[in-house]
Amino acid sequence: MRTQVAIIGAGPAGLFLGHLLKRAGVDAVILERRDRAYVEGRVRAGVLEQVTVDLMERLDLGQRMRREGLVHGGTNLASDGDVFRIDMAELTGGSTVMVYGQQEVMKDLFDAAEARGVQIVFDAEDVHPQDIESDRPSVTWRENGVDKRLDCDFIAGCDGYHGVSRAAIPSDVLRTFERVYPFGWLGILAEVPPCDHELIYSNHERGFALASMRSPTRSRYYIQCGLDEKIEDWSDERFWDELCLRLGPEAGAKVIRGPSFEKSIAPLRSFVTEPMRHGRLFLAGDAAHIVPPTGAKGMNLAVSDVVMLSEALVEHFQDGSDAGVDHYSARALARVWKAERFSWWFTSLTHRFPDRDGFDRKMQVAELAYIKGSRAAQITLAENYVGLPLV
Ligand code: RFL
Ligand code: PHB
Repeated sequence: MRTQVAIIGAGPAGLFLGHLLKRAGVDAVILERRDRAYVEGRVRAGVLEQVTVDLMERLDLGQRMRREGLVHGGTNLASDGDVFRIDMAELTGGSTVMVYGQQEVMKDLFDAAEARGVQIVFDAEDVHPQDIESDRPSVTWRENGVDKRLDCDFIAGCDGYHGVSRAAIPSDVLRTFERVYPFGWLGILAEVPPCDHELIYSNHERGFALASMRSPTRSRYYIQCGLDEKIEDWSDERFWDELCLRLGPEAGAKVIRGPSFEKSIAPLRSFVTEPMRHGRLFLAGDAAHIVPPTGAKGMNLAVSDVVMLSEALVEHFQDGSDAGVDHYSARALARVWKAERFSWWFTSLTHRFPDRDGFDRKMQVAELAYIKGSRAAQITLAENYVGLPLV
């Protein structure tokens, strides 16, 4: 088999890239280790930046999002139960975010991939990028026990944090930067109306809590938890009690309880790999970088990476110019690092750090009070939260 671009991974990065290339007339094949139900079933991101909303529209995938997604012009912070609103739309000259789950985005992308002939190979085992330093790279894998090989011009490693692409780059070329946080997020989904029409990010002495949603009838809630905690120890009742305490009396009183139908713990980390290209292999999305979810940036960064990568690849195939290909890593990393900074800062502001003392906690409370009273501070938060422009 031969194609122009072999894409490893059918998460948001790989699927958006597949659609972008298809639309531009560049040949691509996506190789995915799991099946569609698995990839679509993962409960993950909930907030889309304008960059992502724009891309959905540009790809004619925006119909259901426009109907079912929730446009949020504001978000809320809470400091020990005192909730205040950040009017993002007013502060940024009209920017908003869209609450529309990653699962819905994936469904729209998969449905359209079938309809438009975006090629995806599911259940591809033992996928490996080969000869990435040559001008004739390929990807090998096993399918139903049969060895397969795809020759290509370029490989896009969109296979997430645990994928094989990053590992194919020689270790003396790669530099990694990492911060592992001493806590995780315990998240639940429940078929109950949200406690507020917007999100609430709460800093509480007992730890961070986040009130989010998927729809007017479906809530997504998170609380900070220890890394050694077990899901089995968190009955729904215990979760709701702790959530209400951390959101404070006002917001907590509006929480409607119900049985959870999903409950999971995710660790928090900041991680960046440089460069995002080696030879004929490009990295995009979580394969190259991870942010803690506090800033709601992970999927949006995957999207901005592949917008840039598709531009570079189209320029190569259509104009015969490698300027974009050569600039991809630096261009993508410039945006990545700004999102890393914001996600790290917002995490540091809102979480309880077990190894820190009373002084640090006072600094958090003072900073939240400063943000509450300062338009300048609110603009800084708002322009980062809605997403910095793609340059
Ligand atoms: P993904 O989604 O991990 O997809 C990678 C795909 O590659 C496949 N794969 C392989 N395929 C072939 N061969 C191999 N060897 C392979 N190894 C892996 C995998 O099966 C998978 O299908 O990476 P991608 O595409 O870069 O997308 C990244 C996003 O999924 C991620 O950043 C977000 O979910 C992060 N995130 C959030 N992002 C936001 O923008 N807004 C949010 O509100 C938000 N909230 C979150 C989040 C992530 C969370 N968790 C659980 C990590 C909330 C949480 C709790
Ligand atoms: C979510 O709804 O899953 C969500 C929302 C905002 C975040 C992270 C996750 O910052």
